[in-house]
Amino acid sequence: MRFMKKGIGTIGAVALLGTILAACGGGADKAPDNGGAAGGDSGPKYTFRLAETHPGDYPTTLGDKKFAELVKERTNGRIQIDVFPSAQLGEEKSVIEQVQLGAIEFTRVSTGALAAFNNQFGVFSLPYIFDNDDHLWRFLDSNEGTKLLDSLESSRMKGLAYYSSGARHFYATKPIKKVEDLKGLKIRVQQNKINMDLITALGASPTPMAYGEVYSSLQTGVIDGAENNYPSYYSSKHYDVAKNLILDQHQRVPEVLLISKTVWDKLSQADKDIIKQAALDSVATQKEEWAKYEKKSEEAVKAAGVTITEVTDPKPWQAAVKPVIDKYRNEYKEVLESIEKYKQ
Ligand code: BDP
Repeated sequence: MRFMKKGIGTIGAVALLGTILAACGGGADKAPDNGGAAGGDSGPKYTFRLAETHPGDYPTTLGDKKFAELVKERTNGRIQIDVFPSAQLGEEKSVIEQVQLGAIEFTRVSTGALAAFNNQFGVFSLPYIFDNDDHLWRFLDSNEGTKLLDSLESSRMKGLAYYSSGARHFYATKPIKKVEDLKGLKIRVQQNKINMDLITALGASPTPMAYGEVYSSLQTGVIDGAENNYPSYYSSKHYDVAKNLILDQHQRVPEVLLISKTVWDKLSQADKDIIKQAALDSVATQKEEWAKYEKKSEEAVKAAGVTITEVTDPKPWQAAVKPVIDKYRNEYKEVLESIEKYKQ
């Protein structure tokens, strides 16, 4: 309070900033000697939390850990980011809400979950808009992909980098050999409105629910099926209870590593640069781990006796979900045109 009377000096202002950040869940326990402007090992000391839904050995978690390690290294331990895997800090929807408030500083989430908070991210839930992962990454790495990531600022978050998530496929407790077999099934979806329309277009009934509830819902018959990529199908053990997988590749829904905008705005420019660069530098590790884990999970579910149906002709699938594209074509006109441009 003594500072207040005299007016807040540099040290006072930074100490106050630290207190604000500490109230947001981060800790500032060392008064900086240069006003926090230089980054590196000089500036406020922080301990932040990063929420991750997947277990410790999952490729996104390994990406998060690489990110945290790079930030720590480049600030000589001044900024520490503790990764909390396995949804310890909550399911994605509630984590995003807390990140918006600044109560959790960082998270890695699916763009499928982000769509409910920022409409522009809904584009990734549109079916069959990318030919393959290379097409997706050409878009993500483009100016338009970066612009989309930056649009998160309007939703009180700051997107740092995209991570890989492959293609999503349907799986069920009942046999699915062709698109018609989905008719009448109750299918869990990531909580956004495009997914609801997608499942309805397939003649099935959509059940939005948190990822962590899917296993028991499959087991007890609350739902008949769900959809995800190989790594999630495997690591969540959904393959234990829903033993029919069809490789329809209906969506490619990338992941995002992000920071609360409330927290971001209080960091020095030098710290922002370190954090942003470390996020981008962690992408290579996440992609490498993704490729390994995707292979490993495919082999593991095969070995577990899952019935896997290949889709040799995607046309009947694309035709069935065309009403979804028709419904959203105008709303996503501009971004769909960019995506089209990166086809080859
Ligand atoms: C996985 C994503 C995870 C989502 C989950 C889901 O990595 O972030 O929570 O799908 O379906 O692929 O909700």
